[in-house]
Order: sequence, then structure tokens, then C-alpha cells
Amino acid sequence: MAWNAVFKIFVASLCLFSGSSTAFPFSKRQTTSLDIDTIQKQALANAYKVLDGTLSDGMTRGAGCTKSTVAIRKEYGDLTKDERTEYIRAVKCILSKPSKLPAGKYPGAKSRYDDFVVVHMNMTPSVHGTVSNFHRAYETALKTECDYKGYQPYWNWGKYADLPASPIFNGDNWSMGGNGEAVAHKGGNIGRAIPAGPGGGCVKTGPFANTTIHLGPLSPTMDPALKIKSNPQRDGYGDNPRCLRRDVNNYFTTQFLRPVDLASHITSNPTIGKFQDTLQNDTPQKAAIHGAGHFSIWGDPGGDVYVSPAEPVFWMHHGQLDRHWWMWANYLEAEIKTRTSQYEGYPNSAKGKPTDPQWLDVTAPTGTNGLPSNKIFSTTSGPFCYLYQ
Ligand SMILES: *[C@@H]1O[C@H](CO)[C@@H](O)[C@H](O)[C@H]1NC(C)=O
Ligand SMILES: *[C@@H]1O[C@H](CO)[C@@H](O)[C@H](O)[C@H]1NC(C)=O
Ligand SMILES: [Cu+2]
Repeated sequence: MAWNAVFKIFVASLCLFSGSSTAFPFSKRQTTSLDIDTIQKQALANAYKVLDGTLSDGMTRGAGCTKSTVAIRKEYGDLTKDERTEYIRAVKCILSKPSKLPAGKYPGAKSRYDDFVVVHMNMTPSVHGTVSNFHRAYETALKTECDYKGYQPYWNWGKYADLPASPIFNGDNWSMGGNGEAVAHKGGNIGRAIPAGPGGGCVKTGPFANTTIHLGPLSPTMDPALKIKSNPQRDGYGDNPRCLRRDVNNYFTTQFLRPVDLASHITSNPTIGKFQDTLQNDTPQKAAIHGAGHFSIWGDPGGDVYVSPAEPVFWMHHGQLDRHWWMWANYLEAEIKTRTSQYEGYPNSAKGKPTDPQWLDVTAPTGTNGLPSNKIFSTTSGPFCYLYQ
């Protein structure tokens, strides 16, 4: 499968929100001069108005989600060291719990964490109407199965032009582990040629040093000269123990994920269809945001469209995709109602319906497997009650 086609499914919460190409009466009034911090502030202010009932997003919500109870998801670098330590503990806890998948069916599923990887590998080819709840289900597992007290942090792509030196990847005790060791390797072609980054080897520093990956690879993108072992099964579900590799690089953060790129993507794509397409599809001039985030981490399994959730930072990237969509849907008061209710599935696949169920198999939080898509449009309705700061 081609990279661009396959990568569409990665947009977790976002994948769903594609479609309607109705012309927007407000598009002329939009300005590209808003910066991303202002967009975030406006979105949050509007979201609070929705919660206190002075603005409607068209969703019904129970009395339980209010200004005083709403969870605030934070950027990883904005967490205190104690909060980061608690998040790292919870991720390691999920990594250490037993799988809930049928024994023997997926030999590489060695842990509860791997359940999420298998569910993602299963849903990758089927694209629309499947993934939207995925990173939220992971957050729920951290909380309910590992007693995590915080919320899913996100990685603000625009914040770190020097990504290997960021609090996420700097390799200190409060990071998500360092870059892969520097090894000689070639770049790759992922629809566009990209140069090799400064890593490429195994992660040897920080809390996720020496992490073992079991599933995949299924769609490897690293230099074949690195001789990353093939999976014993063609479907990638066999047990293939190998090190977590990264090639964290600044190729994308310095060209395509700058604050100005993020702000311009939000302000210049007023319809959901354009917003979704431009998020997913590279042009000769620009690498699209979604893949750009994945390939800023790259490595194995980070650069493998099927197996990438086995990279522990996957969830922060998808948290940020959710936030990016949330900002787009909320920053203009007059658009909230329209933008929060749009659903069509993927531009290049059959159109979805708002009632399409969301199947997350053994990773679904209790009582939510098969939830209709229209129950997850707002981050403060249905089973959700969170905002972004
Ligand atoms: C980081 O963690 C390691 C292993 O737990 C420990 O030995 C080291 O002292 C810690 N470093 C700092 C700066 O806390
Ligand atoms: C990782 O494994 C290497 C051996 O390959 C070992 O020297 C190192 O201490 C290990 N690091 C951690 C943090 O476990
Ligand atoms: Cu993705």
C-alpha cells in the first residue's frame, strides 16, 4: 500500500472528521494573521462558553461535564517532573500487564500495550470509521488499568524546532527516552525523499532505554542496511523481539510543522474536507502534517504505518492531532456548531455515516465498543470531558 493512502488511517480522532465540501460563508472573513497561540486561546475560551451554556455546539451533554470537572490535557513539556514521572510509570505499567487477546492468536502480543498495537494493525487496511477513539481508549486504559492520575499529554509539533533536544526526546529521566543511537544509515523515500536523521539505532537512554518491540515490522521504512529482522509471520503478528529504534530528526519541524504552518493550516482550510485532505496528503511543496509528525520520530516501529503505536510517543502525536482538529473546530465562535457535527469518513474511501460504529475490540473502554461515531464529535460530550491548554 502506498504511504499516503495507508497513513490516512492514522488520524485517530481526526480521521472521522472529513467530508462536506459545502462552501463556507465565513471563509472570506478568515484571516491567516492569527497565530497558533491565539487560535488555542480562542478555542479554549469558546469551549468554556459551551460548557457554561452560553454557546451551543449542538451536542447534548450530561450535567457531569462542567467547567470545574473538565480535564485539561497538557503539552508534555508543560507537565511537572512529577507528572511526567507518573505518565511514564503508567505507560510502563501497561507494557508490563498481560494481553487480553485470545492466547496464541497473535504470538507477538506479549503485553496489554501490545493489544493496542494489534488492534491498530487490524484496523489499518479498513480505514474510515474505525480509529477515532483510539488514543482516548489508551488514556482510559492508563487510568483504569494502571491507576494513572493524569491525562493524555500531547506533543505540540510547533514547539520544538530541535526535537531531539526537547523534553520528550532529550533522554533524561523525565523524557520518553532519547533518540536512537547515532548509526550510519541512509535516508528513505516515503512518497518524498527524506534524509537520514541523527539517530537510527536503538534507544539507549532515558526511561524507555532497551525497550523490546515484538510485533511487526509490516511496512518498514528504515534503511534495509540496518538489517532490522523480518517478522516470522507474513501478517506481522509473530513474535519478533528487537530493540526500539528512533531517528528523531528536525527535517519536518523546521519546514512543515512550524507554528506558522499549523496556524495557516487551521485558518486556510475552512471546510472539513479541505482540512482533512491537507492534513493527510503531501504536495510537492509541503509534507502533510500527519505523516510529518510520524516521520519526525521515524525508526522502527515509529515509521511503520501498521505497527507505529508500539512507539510510545505515538499517543502524544495523536493527542496533538486531536488537539489540532479541536482548535479548528472551536476557535471561531460562529463555526462551532457546524464543525463539531461534521462527518463523512475519508476523502478516498466510501463516505461514512454519523452512526457508523467505532470498533476497538479488546482496547475499547467498558461499554463503548461499537459506539456510534456521532457520540464522539465533541471532546466534552458522550463519554468525554476534556479540553486542551
Ligand atoms: C536517573 O535515573 C537513573 C536510574 O533510575 C538514576 O540512577 C539516576 O540517578 C537518575 N538521574 C537523575 C539526574 O535523577
Ligand atoms: C541497555 O542495554 C545495554 C546493553 O545492551 C546496557 O549496557 C545498558 O545498561 C542498558 N540500559 C538500561 C537503562 O537498561
Ligand atoms: Cu498517525
